[in-house]
Amino acid sequence: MFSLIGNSGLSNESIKLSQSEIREYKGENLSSINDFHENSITGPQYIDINTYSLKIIGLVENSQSLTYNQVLSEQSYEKVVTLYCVEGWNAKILWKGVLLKDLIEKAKLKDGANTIIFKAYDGYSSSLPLAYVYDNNILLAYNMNSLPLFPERGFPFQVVAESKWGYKWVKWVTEIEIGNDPTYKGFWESRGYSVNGDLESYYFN
Ligand SMILES: Nc1nc2c(c(=O)[nH]1)N[C@H]1C(S)=C(S)[C@@H](COP(=O)(O)O)O[C@H]1N2
Ligand SMILES: [Mo]
Repeated sequence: MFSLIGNSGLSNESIKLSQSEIREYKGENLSSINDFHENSITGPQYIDINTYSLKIIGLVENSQSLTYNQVLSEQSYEKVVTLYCVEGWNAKILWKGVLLKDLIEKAKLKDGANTIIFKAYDGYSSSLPLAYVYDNNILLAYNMNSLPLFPERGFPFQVVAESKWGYKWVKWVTEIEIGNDPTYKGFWESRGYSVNGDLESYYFN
């Protein structure tokens, strides 16, 4: 998966000359990171990681503003999860990231918190129930098929909202707002898509 050729001559560290995604995990075939259809509301976003921060705000005791590296320093987890877009395509990917609940616990929830609103660099937003995120160990992913997310795929972070439609999988997340309104309507929800975003049962046969 990695080509490790030689070293710099100055240190013992190997130089990675090329990297490629993995396409199989524990005997399961995966889709390619190129199988996604790019149809984001205003096209790909190119986030400067040096000025980026992830905010955790709203019904919390201690608002957070985390750098990319601070998020990556949390315990990491991997999961194979399929994203289904309402437009009729899907992609099965090995996701690696941190648990959203680990990040949110740093901020300490206030009473009444029940909804998480994710806001993105392109103005997109969507929400998920807090209990769903905690009970299902929902990831905030930074790698797909062993590679960091590409700008088109949501670098630095995408929500892996398993068992929910793709429009719930917010890319380019900049803000996690804790709220108490389970009826909050994000970008597609305010245009008629369901707030719960649950996949139809026929996808589970
Ligand atoms: N910030 C942001 N996140 C987003 C979107 C978007 O337009 N902006 N599109 C959503 C939709 S509809 C889908 S299906 C998934 C996957 O979209 P992609 O194939 O463009 O990565 O991202 C979701 N997350
Ligand atoms: Mo979608």
